[in-house]
Amino acid sequence: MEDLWNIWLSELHKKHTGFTLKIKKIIYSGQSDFQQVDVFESYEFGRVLVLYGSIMITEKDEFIYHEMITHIPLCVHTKTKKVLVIGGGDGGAVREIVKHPSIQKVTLVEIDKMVVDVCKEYFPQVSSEFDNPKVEVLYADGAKFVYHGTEKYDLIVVDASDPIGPAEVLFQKSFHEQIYDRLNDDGILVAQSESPFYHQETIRKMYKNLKEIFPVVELYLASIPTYPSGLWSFAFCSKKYHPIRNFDRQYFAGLKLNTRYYNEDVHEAAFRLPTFVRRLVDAG
Ligand code: SPD
Repeated sequence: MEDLWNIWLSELHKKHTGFTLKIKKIIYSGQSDFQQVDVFESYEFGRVLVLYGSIMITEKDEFIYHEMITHIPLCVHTKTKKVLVIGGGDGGAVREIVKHPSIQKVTLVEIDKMVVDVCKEYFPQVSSEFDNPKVEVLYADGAKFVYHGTEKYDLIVVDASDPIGPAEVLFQKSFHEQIYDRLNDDGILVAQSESPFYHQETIRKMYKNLKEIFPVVELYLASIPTYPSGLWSFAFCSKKYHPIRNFDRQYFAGLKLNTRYYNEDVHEAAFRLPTFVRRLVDAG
């Protein structure tokens, strides 16, 4: 049967290169007000969420991205109480954040309700904490929410899709300036910042802007098989804390979390950069 059903999902990363997955079944296909939303069952990576033709999560490797975008800042600012997540409608970041005992409230602002609904239905292990009483889900434009609000946060996580379409604004300097104003004096911003291999112009520009806003700006890396090039970057931006000097190893050990990618050594190693990546950050 596998050989007769010969459907492949191919995501182009550049004009002449990409990533391809053999598909077992098409589970869901819909068009929201913002984008095409698809869910596939793949042979190798389990269920796959695809937005506008781009892979967002797979069951097999989503843990890497979600552990790294959350535990890195939370093991530095270990007294974090209030968190804002922009995007992240699959729920993976929220699932990791609520594992930290100091957390009192997580507000998730997702522009596309269809993403949340589809993930609740088809990715129950990822969206598992949406009903947690500490979690509030709002359907709104994240940039407008940050611009119009007044509440301050200890941590803001920008769990965006790629800088095209509705998420483009989440990579702009004016948005990061607003984020700065919405953080407490010891607050941290962590944002996904694309692939250092394929999206070099995005990274150069983004880090140049971030360094003009935040006193501490560091790029860190994770290896994510289903994302373009497999090498992914995150921006750690902070008003006070340094990601290595203020990293609390004992705090993480005491949590006894069952993480599969993140650990004390990975925390420190993630900030040690290959030369071509270091040059992208230093360029600005
Ligand atoms: N090209 C893939 C970029 C995906 C970044 N966001 C993923 C969202 C997972 N919560």
